[in-house]
Amino acid sequence: MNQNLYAILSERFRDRLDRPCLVMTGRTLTYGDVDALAARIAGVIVASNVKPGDRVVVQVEKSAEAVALYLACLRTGAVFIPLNTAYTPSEVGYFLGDAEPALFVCTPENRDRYAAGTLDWTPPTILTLDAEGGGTLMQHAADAAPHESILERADDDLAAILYTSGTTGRSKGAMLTHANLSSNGLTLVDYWGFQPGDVLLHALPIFHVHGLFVALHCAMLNASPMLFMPKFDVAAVRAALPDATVMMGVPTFYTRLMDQADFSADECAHMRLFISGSAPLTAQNHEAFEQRSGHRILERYGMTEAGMITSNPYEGDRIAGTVGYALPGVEVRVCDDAGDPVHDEVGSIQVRGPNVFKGYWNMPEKTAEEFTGDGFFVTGDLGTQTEDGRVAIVGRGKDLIIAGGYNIYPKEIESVLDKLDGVVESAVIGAPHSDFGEGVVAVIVTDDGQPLDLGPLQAAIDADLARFKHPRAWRFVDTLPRNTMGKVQKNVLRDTYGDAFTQG
Ligand code: MLC
Ligand code: AMP
Repeated sequence: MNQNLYAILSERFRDRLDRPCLVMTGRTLTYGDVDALAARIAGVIVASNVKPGDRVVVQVEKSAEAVALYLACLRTGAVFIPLNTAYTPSEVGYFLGDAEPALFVCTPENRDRYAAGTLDWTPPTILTLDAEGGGTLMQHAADAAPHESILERADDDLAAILYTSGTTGRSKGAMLTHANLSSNGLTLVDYWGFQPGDVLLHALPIFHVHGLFVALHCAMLNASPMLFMPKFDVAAVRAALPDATVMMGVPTFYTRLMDQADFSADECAHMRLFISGSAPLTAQNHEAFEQRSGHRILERYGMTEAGMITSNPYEGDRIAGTVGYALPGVEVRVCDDAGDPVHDEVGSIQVRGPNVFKGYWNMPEKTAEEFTGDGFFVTGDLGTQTEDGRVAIVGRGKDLIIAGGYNIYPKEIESVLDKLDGVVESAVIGAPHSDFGEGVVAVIVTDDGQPLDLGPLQAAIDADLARFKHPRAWRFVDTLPRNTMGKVQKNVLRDTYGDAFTQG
């Protein structure tokens, strides 16, 4: 049987081609339309000499055509590599150099910036796609012969590579196979009780696991319509809630809804399920959302390398502050420092199963380091697990900030800051932030501990770092706290500057 993820998805909507798939303002594409669009784009991919296993790097705004481009890659066996639209040319340059794609699709504006020689590595073919579905990709697609067939793929053939930053500051490409993605999608659509009549409110970006795989695959496997929004806009989301039954979001979606004084249970009456993940949802927000909306959020836990790992039950207790149980077919354990599984004490969360990635692109040593001898992936998250298997995340072993569901690695920012004039050294930490959960604070050591002019500092990091990674609070000191081994004590910094975004 063909293990191509697109074969599995299309099998589920093949008899329902006239049903709405992507519902946007003023435009609806049925499942048949999306399938046909994907076939036309697949024709362009094949005509561009992209072979099965070749990489296709994509940095475009969210649109129906962007979805079809993803599906077209699956269809032809190309490996899809989505990039955050906020990445700067220097960040994109790294990904292109590492992935060496046969095709790069970017926005027309970036095409001009990148053509100006900002990239270290130039892909053989560069096509463009804008937010309205225009650009050279679609011009070619209008003329291309549709490529209807779905390439035969085996379980462990690559479907996608998603870059995830690392504690060393260098991004790693997590290689995800067709079976990683299909096994996870098929499990979730059952586990979360997807049913006829479901309509998914889709306001997430489509360059991460959450919006691209979890949301899209669940909807497509159920042949459900998606209310497909370009981004999370609280007014648009509220207006759409009465037409939806399921929403997937990061905690910021829920806090932004609750910031609306008149947000109430009435507009959620039609909803069946609110799901949260990608970042911790505080127990306080969990309870507050239930009071306001009448719905108990279902929190689940996942990561780029493993898709969805645990989930609170659909039927059963959704306990605030916990992420529930290992999904069916997935093994999760919490181990102590000696590597032995423990219960009810904090340890390292580890996962094994068909959802777990194949390894990091071009980094076999790094891959080996992150797996145990018996094949569990070490997530880098710290948590507890009860005897009956319920997991709670209590912290991170990795130095990572999660802001609004985006992962930000302090090391990457420190490496940029440390090179700047007047900066002796830097330490970057996350501090509680009412909107994003965590915000980035830069603690900068200067010769005399006196503040530097922020203008030049900001300008200097603009070229290297996407704006969501920029520090939003700056503190200047003459020295950093260190332990006896000379390591910077970030916990001390977090205690000292923890109120950076919450003070008066
Ligand atoms: C935007 N900004 C952010 C930010 N998003 N800053 C920190 N963290 C973020 N997440 C900054 C921009 O740079 C800009 O700064 C300003 O905020 C406004 O930008 P915007 O584009 O208007 O922001 P907004 O639309 O409000 O977006 C916020 C958001 C969005 C929370 C809705 O970030 C979002 O959709 N997040 C979801 C991320 C996600 O899907 N994560 C899943 C990862 S998968 P300036 O300076 O230019 O004004 C994963 C696995 C799993 O983790 O378990 O799911
Ligand atoms: P990413 O690498 O972007 O896939 O981010 C994955 C990380 O997000 C995980 O390793 C966790 O640290 C975090 N994460 C995902 N879901 C949750 C959750 N429900 N609660 C707390 N942290 C989460």
